[in-house]
Amino acid sequence: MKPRSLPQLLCLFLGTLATPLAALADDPPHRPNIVLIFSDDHAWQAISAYGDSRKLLDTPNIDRLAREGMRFDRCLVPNSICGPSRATLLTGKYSHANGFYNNTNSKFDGSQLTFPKLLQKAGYQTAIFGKWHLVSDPTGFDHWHILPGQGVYYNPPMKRGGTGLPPKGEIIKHNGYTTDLLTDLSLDWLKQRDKDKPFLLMLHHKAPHRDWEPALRHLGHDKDRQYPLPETLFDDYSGRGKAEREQDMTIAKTMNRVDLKLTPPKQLTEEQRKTWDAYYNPRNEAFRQASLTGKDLLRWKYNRYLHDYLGCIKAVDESVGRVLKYLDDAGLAKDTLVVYSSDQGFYLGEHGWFDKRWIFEESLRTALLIRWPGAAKPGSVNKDMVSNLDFAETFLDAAGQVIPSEMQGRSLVPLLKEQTPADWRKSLYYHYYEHPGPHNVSRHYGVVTPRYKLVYFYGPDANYWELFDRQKDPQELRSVYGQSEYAAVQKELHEELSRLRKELKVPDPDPKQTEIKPPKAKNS
Ligand SMILES: [Ca+2]
Repeated sequence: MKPRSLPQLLCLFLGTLATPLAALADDPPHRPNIVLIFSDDHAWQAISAYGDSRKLLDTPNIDRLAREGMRFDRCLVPNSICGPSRATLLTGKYSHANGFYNNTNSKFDGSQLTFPKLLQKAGYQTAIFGKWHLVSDPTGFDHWHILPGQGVYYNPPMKRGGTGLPPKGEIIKHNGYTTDLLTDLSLDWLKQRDKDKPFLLMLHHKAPHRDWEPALRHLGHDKDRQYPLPETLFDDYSGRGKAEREQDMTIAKTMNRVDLKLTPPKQLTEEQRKTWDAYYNPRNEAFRQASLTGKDLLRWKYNRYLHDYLGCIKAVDESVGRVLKYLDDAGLAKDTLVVYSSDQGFYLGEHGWFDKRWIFEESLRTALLIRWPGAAKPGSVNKDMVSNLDFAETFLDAAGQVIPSEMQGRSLVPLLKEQTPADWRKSLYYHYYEHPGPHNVSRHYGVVTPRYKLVYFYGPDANYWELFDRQKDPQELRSVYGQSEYAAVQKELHEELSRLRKELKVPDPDPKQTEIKPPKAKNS
């Protein structure tokens, strides 16, 4: 080879250097689109990808996210109730840090930092459709179209706002089934978006929240199935304390006539009502004739509850299918991070309950499925303790944005790549505040580790500790607090709880703004 002069070598070197730099400069930073499909009260037991032994329902479209992405088996919420969970989702913070403690008297301070605001600032188009439940109007969205309060299942009035709309929004009346309408609105927005910019779409279903009213096409979906009973349906709460015994959330006693469809919903049109009655009336008549009592009556209520609850989920699953199909058809699937989750877990008869609120497993844990081609391996499973505290940080990280230090969770992006950091959390702080309140669940806080839970119930009516060993007692039926063989574990957990409360700056006592007058609302 002919020897080269120094200037020639220099040119060659600069040339090789220039090529990748130029390529980098020409490529826009990779910013995936983000779709969050977030349902309300969707128990992980009712997602077939999670493999509940009762095999309650097939959810092929939600399962597709598990098949093509990552399933998280231990996603925990720090306050298991609708509004607070949504405030945590937006802010990446605990209730005491974002100021939204409960559904009864909290109002979200929309001036605080949220991930949609940061993504909007970074050039994302942002929109939210469906359940909001934070009292103040949404901020950080180019377009929002929300259900007021809890919203209704049929023919819902909604409120929309954002760019080009009145500053305080406007009320729009819709005809149809809410889950379908929210999907239509979301897809319409996607079709009309600016295709040169990345987008954040938050599709927040009302379903399957109480009163569990399915789409008319799904009435009878289970062909009058008698569902397998959870082992703890007839729980007598022995082995636990006053809060567990005195709650008001049992299928046996708390469910009312509207819940059980012995009284039809008010919002149906005459035509819709005919279809509704054709399904429920003969079954309700047979129920009246049977004059059931005791365990037979409870079993009837349990089956009716599951027919309705799971019927609602069928429409949610179809919604997920429609969104995924749109992403496929529009060629967007490869560049879009899709998340399915719910604001908390839910009881489907375990401990005789419906509803949520407790630090116990069914309500503490929520579904989390993430598909992000190129990052998460198809069919992968993660068992680390993650939380909806981490969602805001994850979205910002995925979009290449700086995560504000005030956020209290951590990005899940390394976990998606199966590279869990060595210092990933080994414990999680939990705190529920809504008492006095619907369902009479005492205030409590505690620490959760992969094996144990230490919890303190407090307030005017409760003042006691419990300790659960999930390895020996997976259904959390027997507190071992104070037992000598757990003395060392108990001491460690107390120390960890104190450390977390200090690190997270949890106010003690609870701030004045958490004070609640006895509730008027029936459902929350
Ligand atoms: Ca909820």
